[in-house]
Parts: sequence; structure tokens; C-alpha cells
Amino acid sequence: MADRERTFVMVKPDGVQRGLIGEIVSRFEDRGLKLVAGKFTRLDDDHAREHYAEHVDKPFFDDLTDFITSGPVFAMVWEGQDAVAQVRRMMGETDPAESAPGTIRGDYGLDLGRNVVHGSDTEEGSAQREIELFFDDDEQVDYERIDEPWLYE
Ligand code: DAT
Ligand code: MG
Repeated sequence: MADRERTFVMVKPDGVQRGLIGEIVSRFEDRGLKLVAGKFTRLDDDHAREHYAEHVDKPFFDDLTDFITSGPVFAMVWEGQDAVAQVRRMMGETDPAESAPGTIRGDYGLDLGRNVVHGSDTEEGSAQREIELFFDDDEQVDYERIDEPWLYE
């Protein structure tokens, strides 16, 4: 079996306000990914700036941190084979307008600044860093899903 890894995913304030938490969680559950942590919370400015630190020099940085702190988010850790890349594929492109139908952003978004969901883009870099920014080790739960023998050979 290929790499089992963990990735950080977050339903952004627009997704929460539009009632999409359940839909988004269902997609990852149905795919066979395993939820190992979840937290409904609201980011403060420091947390937002740290989460998006790679974009600090971009012209959209202030709009981005304003948006991500504008309301509650649903933060999660999902585990599974090639989880980082598979979640990114399921999310679609950064811009919903460029995202294929069937992806989360392609099905639920229209505007770059309201793209519904966040997902880490690399395991070693962003996933581990983002997970640690939101979750303590004891908030991530190790367990077997009953269907794992049928999801992995
Ligand atoms: P992604 O969320 O697909 O990982 P990213 O890390 O490049 O994309 O950017 C983080 C967020 O910043 C993205 O979800 C939406 C916003 N963003 C990215 N590029 C932007 C741009 N050119 N103008 C405005 N907002 C942008
Ligand atoms: Mg990113």
C-alpha cells in the first residue's frame, strides 16, 4: 500500500455560512478518507496570518486574512492513502471558475475570494505545519475504520 498520510482541511467561513459543512465532510468520508480530528472555531488575526504566512507578501493577503477571520470555520484532519494530493484533486483549482464540475470548488463556488474550502498542498511542508497550528497531538484520534480492509488491498 502506498503512503498513508494526514492532511489539513478547513471549510472556510463562506462554506459554513452556506451550510456546506455536511456536504464537504460527506465527500471525504464517501471517498474512504478517515476523519481523525475536527474543530469548529473562529480564527483570530494572528492565527490567520500564521496559517497563510506563505502569502504575506501578496497583494491579496489582508483581504484573505479578513475573510478567513470573518466567521467560524470547520477545521479537520483527514487521513488516507495519498491524502494530501487526493483532497487537492477533490477541491479543484484555487479559482472556482477554473474548477471542474464534480470538484468542491467547481460545484459550490464562482469567485476566487470565496472558494469554500482549504486543503494543504504538500505533506512535509504545509500539512504538518497547518495541522500543528490547529490541533494538539491528543486532539488527533488514531482508530481503524471498519471498511479499511475494503478500501485498501
Ligand atoms: P489554495 O487555497 O488553492 O491552496 P493558495 O494557497 O495559492 O490557493 O491561496 C490561498 C488563498 O488565497 C486561495 O484559496 C484564495 C486566495 N487567493 C489566491 N490567489 C489569489 C489572487 N490572485 N487574488 C485573490 N485571492 C487569491
Ligand atoms: Mg494553499
